[in-house]
Amino acid sequence: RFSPTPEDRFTFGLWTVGWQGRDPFGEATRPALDPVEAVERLAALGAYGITFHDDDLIPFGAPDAERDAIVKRFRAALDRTGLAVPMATTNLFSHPVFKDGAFTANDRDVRRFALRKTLRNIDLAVELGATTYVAWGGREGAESGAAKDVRVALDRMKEAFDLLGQYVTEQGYDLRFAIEPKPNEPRGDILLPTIGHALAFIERLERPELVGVNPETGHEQMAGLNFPHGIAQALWAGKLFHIDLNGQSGIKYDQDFRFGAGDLRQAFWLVDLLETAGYEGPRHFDFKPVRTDGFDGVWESAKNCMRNYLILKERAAAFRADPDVVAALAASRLPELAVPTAADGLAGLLADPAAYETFDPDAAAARSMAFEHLDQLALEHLLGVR
Ligand code: 3MF
Ligand code: MG
Ligand code: MG
Ligand code: MG
Repeated sequence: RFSPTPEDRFTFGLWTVGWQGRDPFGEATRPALDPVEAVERLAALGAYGITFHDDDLIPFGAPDAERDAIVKRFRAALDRTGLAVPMATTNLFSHPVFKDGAFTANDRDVRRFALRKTLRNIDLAVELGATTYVAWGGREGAESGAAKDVRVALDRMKEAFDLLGQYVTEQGYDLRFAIEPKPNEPRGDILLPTIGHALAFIERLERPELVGVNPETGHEQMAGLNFPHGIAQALWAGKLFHIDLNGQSGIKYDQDFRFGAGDLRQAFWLVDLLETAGYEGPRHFDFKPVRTDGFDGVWESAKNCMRNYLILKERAAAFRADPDVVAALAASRLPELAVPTAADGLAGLLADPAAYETFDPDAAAARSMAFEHLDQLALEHLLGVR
């Protein structure tokens, strides 16, 4: 029970289980993890796939011969275990060259290098079977006002995504992009800070159909936002191309706890949403195994990300199937929200005295929405007491 299989579509970033525990105040607490061991262990735990930044797999600046050898060995491990690579991404934040950003660095040479670095890894991503390419612009931002002209930087950001879209179109690649919003960290303020900013940006691109979002639980919650609400809007826009699942306790630094830690109620509603809204993409974990633990904690937390998702999936399904919940939803008028407000059209609305002339606002105001009972039912399902 609660043991994952590849059909559950759980995936992990190589940088997650491979995180050595380096933070702004301390050195690594764990040795480096061989990517091949990551593949083998994740496959043994029942994961579906693994994802990577170019530099997670191939050290920055490695000569071509070394790159080829690394890729060959990695691919052999994938073939051996059956683990997929549904997504890949570019590291445009670690090397000091990206200190002022990549696609929006003030320095044009850096912007051109960032694009070439990305295009090179897109080729590898497609070779390994990826259909999603994530773009997290961690260094695209500023700490001070005059240092970045945000409107001009957005022109450069658009230029970058237009060029990337042109490239995959010309190559005939089956690859879509997913922008990952984050409000801050490592920059004081990052461009495209939330799901909403990213969705609005995408509509200004030359090929908006090629670009969606990769929202991360903690990133929205760092801004105090409701993650399931953001995901619902991304789904509504047809833009949830990928997702980064993890845990976060409120408005703090990016904690990257395992999925299920942090805001458990939002995690419950998130799983309920993903499982009922027809999201078919990978359930991708972007978390950091706590630096207090050794590799025992790394594999324990990877296992538990998947386990917690499956537990919440069972709890959410039980909530939806409970006849008391169905009745409570009706009492709270949820079925009525699905009824169009004016199927009779504007003329019908204007001609309907019940909509205004004879409408009794005080009587309507007096109708209880009965949300407290509904929410308690959800909580009791989440707590496993129903
Ligand atoms: C940082 C992140 C990133 C992105 C990654 C994927 C290092 O807060 O979440 O992880 O998820 O770059 O593109
Ligand atoms: Mg993150
Ligand atoms: Mg995070
Ligand atoms: Mg992420």
